Amino acid sequence: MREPRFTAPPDGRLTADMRTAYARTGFLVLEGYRSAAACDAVSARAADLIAAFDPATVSTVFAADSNAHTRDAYFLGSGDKIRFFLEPGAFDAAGRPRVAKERALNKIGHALHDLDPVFDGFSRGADLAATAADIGLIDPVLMQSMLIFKQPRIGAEVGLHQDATFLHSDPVSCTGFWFALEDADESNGCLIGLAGAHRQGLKERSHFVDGRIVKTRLDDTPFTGVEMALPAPKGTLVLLHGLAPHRSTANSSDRSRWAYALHAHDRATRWSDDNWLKRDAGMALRGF
Ligand SMILES: O=C(O)CCC(=O)C(=O)O
Repeated sequence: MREPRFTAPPDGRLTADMRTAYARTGFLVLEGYRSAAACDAVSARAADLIAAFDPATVSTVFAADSNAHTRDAYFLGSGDKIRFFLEPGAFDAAGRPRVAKERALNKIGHALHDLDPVFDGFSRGADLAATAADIGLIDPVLMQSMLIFKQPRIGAEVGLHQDATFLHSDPVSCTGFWFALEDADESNGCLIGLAGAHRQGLKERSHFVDGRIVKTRLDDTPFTGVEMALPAPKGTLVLLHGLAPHRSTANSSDRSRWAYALHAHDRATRWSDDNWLKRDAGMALRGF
């Protein structure tokens, strides 16, 4: 199967070939969607946020393959905040940091796009609105944003998952807009997608019940499909269908792999109230 890779259209409008590739594989790689200068501006803003962050105020490590965060108040309350999550590999067995704080973060989430003007600007625009419309989103709103660091040598793998497990609606409408802020390739942990498996249904649901996140297995049939590494030069946008299984490997290189991921939900579908992601009723959802 041909890799769904294209040069980004300047106005965000997708060609028929792009739409076909997305429908066939469940993802779409659009190189040069954002300029290097735009990537540098959000990265510089992130560096300022990190400089102002005091790691002593946080103990929440985020490991995608662990349940540690699923009952953690700092994580569960981060849907409408800018919060910092630590990388497990940044600490030794006694819990002492092995690296400087700017190298110790796994991610920042989950409302950068609504609370910070620089991230707001990067997350929105007529081009993104056009792209969203062209993949069939009718009334998209931005539910969450994450700056994912994948730190050199210690950035952990993210196991195979479908985003609709965590950001569920009926029917599924969650869509990932993942931007490479730095070059991402197979040595520093680029995304890997399972082409065509977005047509195999949702395998797992995550629910927020009694103050914690629990998972329910919906279907034990294994995915089938062709795994495709999705290397992404800086500025690339990778679109991910909410049912598209994807993962990323650990970063075995000396280079970081900063990425900025937005997840949209289509208000034309019914948001599931037992999703973990919550926001204050006074903080309105906005689209692109
Ligand atoms: O950036 C990564 O390594 C994983 C991101 C991801 O799985 C997502 O944004 O849904």
